[in-house]
Amino acid sequence: MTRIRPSWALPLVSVLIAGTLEAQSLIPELYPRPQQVTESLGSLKMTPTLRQLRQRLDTLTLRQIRENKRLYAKARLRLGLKTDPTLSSFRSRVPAQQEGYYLEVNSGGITLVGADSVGLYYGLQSLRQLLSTNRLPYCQITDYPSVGLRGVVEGFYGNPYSHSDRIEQFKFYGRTKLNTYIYGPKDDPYHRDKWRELYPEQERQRISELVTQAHQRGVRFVWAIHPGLDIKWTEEDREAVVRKCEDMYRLGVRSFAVFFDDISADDESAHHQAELLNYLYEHFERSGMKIGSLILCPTQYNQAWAKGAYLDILGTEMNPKIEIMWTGKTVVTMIDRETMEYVNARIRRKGYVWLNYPVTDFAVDHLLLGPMRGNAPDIDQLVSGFVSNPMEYAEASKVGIFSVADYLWNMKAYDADRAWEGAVRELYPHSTEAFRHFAQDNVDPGANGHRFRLEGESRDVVPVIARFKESLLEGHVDRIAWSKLQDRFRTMEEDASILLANKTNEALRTELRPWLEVYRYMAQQGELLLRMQQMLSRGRAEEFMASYSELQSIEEKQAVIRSRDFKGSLNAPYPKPADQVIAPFLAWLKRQLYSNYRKAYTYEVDRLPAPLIETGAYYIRVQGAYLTNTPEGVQLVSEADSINPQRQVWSISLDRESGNYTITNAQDQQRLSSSLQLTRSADSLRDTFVLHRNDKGHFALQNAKEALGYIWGLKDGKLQIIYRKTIKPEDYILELQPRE
Ligand code: LOG
Repeated sequence: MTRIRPSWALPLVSVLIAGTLEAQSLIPELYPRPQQVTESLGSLKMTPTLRQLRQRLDTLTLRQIRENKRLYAKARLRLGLKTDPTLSSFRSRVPAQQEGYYLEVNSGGITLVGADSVGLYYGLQSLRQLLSTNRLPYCQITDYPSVGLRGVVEGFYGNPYSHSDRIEQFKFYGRTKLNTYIYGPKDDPYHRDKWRELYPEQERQRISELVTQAHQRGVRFVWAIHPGLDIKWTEEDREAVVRKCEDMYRLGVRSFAVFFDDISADDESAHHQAELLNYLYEHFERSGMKIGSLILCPTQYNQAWAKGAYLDILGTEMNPKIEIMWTGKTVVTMIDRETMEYVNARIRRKGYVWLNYPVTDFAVDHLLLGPMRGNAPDIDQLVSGFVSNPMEYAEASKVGIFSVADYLWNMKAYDADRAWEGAVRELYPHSTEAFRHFAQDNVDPGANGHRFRLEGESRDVVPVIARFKESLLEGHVDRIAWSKLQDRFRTMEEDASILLANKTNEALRTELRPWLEVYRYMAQQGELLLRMQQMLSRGRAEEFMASYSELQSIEEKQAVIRSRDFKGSLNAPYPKPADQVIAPFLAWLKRQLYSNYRKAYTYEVDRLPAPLIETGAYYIRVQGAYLTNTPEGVQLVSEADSINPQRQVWSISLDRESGNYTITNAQDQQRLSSSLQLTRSADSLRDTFVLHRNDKGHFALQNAKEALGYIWGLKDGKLQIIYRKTIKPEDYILELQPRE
């Protein structure tokens, strides 16, 4: 936003630094950030009428704009479209861009002129925010979006949004100036599995209501079909797609998408997909149907998966009016300029971005509530549209969506922290502080198959933890760090209670409840562990063990909490809030305390969890064979090696810092890597392992960094790294035999 001051005000402010100049402004932060704001000296006082106007604007639909004439007159608000003859003197100030508007406040009152009706609606959204303080500052706002099509694709696996979730979403899109909603939940059977069947009557009614609700907020409702699982390239199936779209058209849908993601496809399929989309386009035209957009989500929808001529075939054969979606360099990533240039050249049109953020269907035990960073600030001219795929939690996803809206409206001026602050306030006008803390502790999706990580979670506490750890390892605890941590955990506990009690948004409270409950138990654990540390340093073994019992009961209560149930393509997870910094710290502190206790005391020591195995030399055996360092690499050998026995001896050691194990061969001291090779340059994080033991004493070994991802498995009698979402009973294939 540029703030231009009237020239006579300049001598006053020119000596002040920019920050002070901002602070002097009477204009509140506006979301999304307008393209140009000029503030002049002076303001209108808030009156009951203006307050009434503000309330009216809070819930306004497009249709209702015309219904408030008396209120507008009383509030001295003149408004209309730029084609309106009575506003002709303003015409030159209204931006030419669609959905733009010009807003002016001066001593004469408020004037708002829209480039079109949505522009007018958006101008009112800005006015709503200007009216949030005690004075309405004199100003001129010239505003329009950086990106034409902006919005959300409900395109994730898991619980589809409920009817009321969606209606609330549309209200929110209106407020944040998003104009597109693509309906494509993977777990709606009529979208994917049963794509040929028409929706039952009750569902049809709901969709029809959704379409009306969306259009009332300036939101295009795009309905997507996902026929790729079993479509045959026959006339019959083509007609099934047409029939389904026509039925949706009867319900008011005017924009369509066809998704071919997450199936397999080659160059041949590209011809078929292009043909189908072209056919649809022509069919709509021939039948006189008025279509807003037609969009394809291709099978090769990201750069890492692009191979052969697939994208070029779409580029040359598919009608250039049909949009093509793109998730960037990989499936889950922020969007850079390079990848847009790459895809645009191949598809011969501007790509339509499908941003896989803040979606969590690949990391269901995490919430993404942090600032959105990393999308390029200069791709507005390279995209035809841009939609965000959110979490299955509609309300909580608004944090991310709010940022996406701010970014897409005024890309160059996007500031992730500013947007995030706005989002936090929008969701929690009360309890803002508590939610800001909670959101700050839920930024990173954790280890996941896409290797998509986000930095900066719980940033405030990182140096405190570092100081605390250092001092504890040196045997004297830093008192300041100790109290800061104790305060941090108390605040966490209070925040959770505040948010659990906040009834402003029941839907949001229901979504967050399990996460907040776990968060609260974690805080209680933190407080208790710090006290246990004190007990230990004061030699109070009995108190320590009594507290340990208390800790266990917290752990038990925490361990059973699951997020909301869902029996579709995904299952309800055990929520893992604050998993980047705070959870690992709690785990670390436990390991330290238990190990220190064990060194000093015997009282009830057996109740404390011990490491699964002690550091030492082991044979690693699978079905009787020995893991061996052979000239051909690491292999299973059925015989004990009597010539070079050290080749079969492995030193397994526990890293107390991380709680993971490293494995080193006794013959040449090389470390075993996460890809089962011996190396001299092991990565301290990647090439470590998590051990699991079953009740028969067999072990499963999991790569630590992709903790949910890869484990050691047997395939055709060979040891391999295999992908596993969760560890299964048959994965316990290892015997660890201490070498005498
Ligand atoms: C799916 C999407 C899913 C997302 C994140 C696209 C185009 N398709 O890998 O439904 O929510 O990734 O897991 C996808 O992104 N496939």
